[in-house]
Amino acid sequence: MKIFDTPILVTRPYLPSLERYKEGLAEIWQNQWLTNNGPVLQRFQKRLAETLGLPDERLSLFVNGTLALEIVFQAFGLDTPGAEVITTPFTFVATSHALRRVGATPVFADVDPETLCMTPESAERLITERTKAIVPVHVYGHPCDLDGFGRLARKYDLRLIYDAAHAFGVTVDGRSIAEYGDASMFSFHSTKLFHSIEGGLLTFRKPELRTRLEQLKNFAISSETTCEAIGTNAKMNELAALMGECCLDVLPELIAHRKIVYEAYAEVLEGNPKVRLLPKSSTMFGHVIGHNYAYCPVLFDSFEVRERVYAELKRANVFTRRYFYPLLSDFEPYRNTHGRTPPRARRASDCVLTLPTYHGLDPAEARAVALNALEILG
Ligand code: T4K
Repeated sequence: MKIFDTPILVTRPYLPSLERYKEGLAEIWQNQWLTNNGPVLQRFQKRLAETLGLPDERLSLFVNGTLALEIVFQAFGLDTPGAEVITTPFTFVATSHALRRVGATPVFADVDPETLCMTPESAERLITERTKAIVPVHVYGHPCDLDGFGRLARKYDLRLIYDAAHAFGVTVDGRSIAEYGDASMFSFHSTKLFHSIEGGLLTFRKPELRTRLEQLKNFAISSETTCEAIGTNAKMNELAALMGECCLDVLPELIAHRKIVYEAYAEVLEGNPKVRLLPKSSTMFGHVIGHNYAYCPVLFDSFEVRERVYAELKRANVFTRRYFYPLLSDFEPYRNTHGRTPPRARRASDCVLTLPTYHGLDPAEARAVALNALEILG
């Protein structure tokens, strides 16, 4: 087994050249404007709109993805007492935490064994008169069944809000995945393919929503003398927006490198019956998908095997992650809040491992990590 001299982490943030960032800092110093809808943020937002092919009025930037979720849930009235929201337990805790923090009750549906995303069929079985919204997650950037969820939301007149934290840069039939649902949240955390140190982006179908979102993230103050609701402080600052701009300069390169790493893993792992690298199919649910290769998840046959590979790779100085284990519904705040644990989500959580992938990762290192995994499997 290859023991790496320096730790191979599951991810590392992309860092632009210091010169590029310093140029931007000089502009910020000149502006003497650090936060509260500053000029760098406004330019970043315009560039994002162009990248996504959306009008400016359908975008809003936030300090992080979690607060972006909380605010869009509030804006859509999910803070109404008794509101239930159907979502997946196979996700990062932030998805459900944001629901609970606005007072909604998450109800956990099951996932598709191929994409590990929640399915519309499983969600439909849980709809009651208390259901107000559906919150599917594009897990690892794999698109959910977008048409299926669209039909479900229309049939029951529910809000459809995608947690697209992992899906920045994903396209569907050549257009951004942001086009789907009532709203989508993209996380710009440093561990993401694309980042602004910390950050979050909401995209939404109706431009009218923008004013409300902008107010809610600024204490719900609408003028010097008016405050109409209970808002919070969730504004992105200028230094974060600058990092976002620097990353946007190289978005195609970031995706291209992740694809090379994914292909290096595929080269070694594909065809081995003991491990399954989740495929990046070019067509999903009848749509042509442009993947962002944000994560490299693999599935093993059992919990025991996954745990062994995870522990032994650590001994080789390779720090994979069990995204997402434990299953969210097993965490203390969510225990006993719903009935049966969705079995396919349970299996995914028990058997999954996300392999290292980031901009500086040499594909030869990825191949060596994969060969180590095969050696552990025996
Ligand atoms: N919805 C979903 C589906 C999400 O996955 C997330 C976030 C959200 C919502 C919420 O979005 P945000 O509010 O975060 O914008 C990380 C991230 O903190 C979190 O953003 C992300 N999902 C989640 C999947 O992963 P941890 O606890 O695993 O991060 P940590 O600190 O262990 O770092 C991971 C690896 O990256 C480590 O090996 C260290 C390395 N690292 C990390 C940072 C921050 C670096 O090398 N440099 C760094 O600066 O949660």
